[in-house]
Amino acid sequence: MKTKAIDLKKLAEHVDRHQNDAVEMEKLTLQYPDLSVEDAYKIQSLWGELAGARGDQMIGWKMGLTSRAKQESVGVKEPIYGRLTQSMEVADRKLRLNGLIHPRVEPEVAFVMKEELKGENLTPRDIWAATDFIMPAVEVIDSRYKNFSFTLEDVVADNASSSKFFLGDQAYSPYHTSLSDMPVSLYKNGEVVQSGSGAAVLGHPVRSIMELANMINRFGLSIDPGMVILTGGITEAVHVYDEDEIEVDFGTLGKMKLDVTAS
Ligand code: 0L1
Ligand code: MG
Repeated sequence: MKTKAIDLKKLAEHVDRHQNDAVEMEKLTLQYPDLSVEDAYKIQSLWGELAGARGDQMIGWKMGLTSRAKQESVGVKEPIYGRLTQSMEVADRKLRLNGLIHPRVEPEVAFVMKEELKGENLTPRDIWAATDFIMPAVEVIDSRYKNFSFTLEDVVADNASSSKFFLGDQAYSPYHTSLSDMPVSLYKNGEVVQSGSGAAVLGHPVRSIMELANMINRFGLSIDPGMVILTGGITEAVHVYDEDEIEVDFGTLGKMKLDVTAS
């Protein structure tokens, strides 16, 4: 079927249903092989409108597939972005599995902005000047695709596998530490299962925000004041199951602990 014939709104509703019902779906590109990356971002945007219409407002952006290792693990060659909404932010330290399909967790650094960022030619200085504070974060990703099998277009249309996120209790000055040098270890049930450093995120997490501004500018969009940005996984994502205990040591940004529960 040709792209022109694709009803992007219907596909956004289809993705939304699978996200809400926590039911796996087939790749959209199986049925629509002509789906373009631009179509996929439009589906994501229409999904954002559906969420907004039920009162789940957008509060930020996430960057995904920001490390070569992650890109290679899913066979995609570029970073992607997704939309974060109010209902995704979890304030307590319980990762509840109900409503999720096959969740994985990954440590990230979040930036919270105080000024608008818009445009293709931003510099690290622009990003730092617009940043209010930074926080350690854990993202929960939960691809809705069967067997985690998807193309770039599919994963973009599924809002970059966004599901939930946790922010640390402590905010830090943007100048607190060198984020690219920051070592991070992810523990599951007391064992280190992943480790990395901030440099895994496009060389430095600040570059992830430059890339985000660049990518959304193609659609005339900007990063707004007050928004939270998840800059990308510092390590590979790790599967979680009922009763797992997850701890992330962010070095000088402190530690975060999560208890995984069935409901
Ligand atoms: O946050 C991310 O890096 C998005 C990952 C999307 C692909 C996946 O679900 O593994
Ligand atoms: Mg992520």
